[in-house]
Amino acid sequence: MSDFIIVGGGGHARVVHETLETLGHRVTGYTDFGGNADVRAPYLGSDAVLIEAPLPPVCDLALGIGKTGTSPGRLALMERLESCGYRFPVIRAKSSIVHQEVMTGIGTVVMDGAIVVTGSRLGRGCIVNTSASVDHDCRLGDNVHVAPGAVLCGNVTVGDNGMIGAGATLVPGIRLGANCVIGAGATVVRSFDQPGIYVGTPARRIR
Ligand code: JB2
Repeated sequence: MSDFIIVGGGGHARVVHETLETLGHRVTGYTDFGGNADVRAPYLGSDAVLIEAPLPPVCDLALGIGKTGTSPGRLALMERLESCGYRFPVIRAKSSIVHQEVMTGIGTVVMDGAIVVTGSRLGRGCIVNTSASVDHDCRLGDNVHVAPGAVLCGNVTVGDNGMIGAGATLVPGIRLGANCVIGAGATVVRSFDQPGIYVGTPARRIR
């Protein structure tokens, strides 16, 4: 059991909070630009309280800022806080399944009901959200969000900052370059290199 401070105080932070408590950890507070009455933990102030803390860090941190687009800033913030000496342990929800032969970068969270299958490698600061499925030998870069219910079949690659919308399906062997956003419910049947937003079945680039 560890003590955690959550960075961020929105919807994702509340999910991370619940996940940590279910695992038996204690959440001692959260940072944000302002307090949020919906978060059960104490509001500690902005991230300055962590960055300017005069004492060596005594808590681990959890990245509670979520993402719906490419959002590279959340990874930059995590790296800044790491450079202050904080650790961002991998968080695996109690009801998630992560096979043994999976490598997971720091600050990555695997939420309730999600499954990550053998041979897969997940980068830093990823979110494998509720009931998402990452099948065998997938490669996720840094700061990738696989939204609830999305399905990555075997051998799929998602580049850095990727966003896979809720319920989307990526068929086996698909490769996405960095900064690709896949809309909710899309079916991706061919690989895409170019950054952009891809929607529909079969998925096509719209921006
Ligand atoms: O630099 C920051 C910072 N930037 C934004 N430091 C800190 N400590 N907090 C920051 N935030 C805070 O993150 C915002 O002030 C806000 O309170 C919170 C973002 O909350 P929101 O509810 O808008 O989104 P979210 O990031 O928690 O969740 C998104 O991503 C999840 C994965 C949502 O779209 C969710 O629906 C989604 N499940």
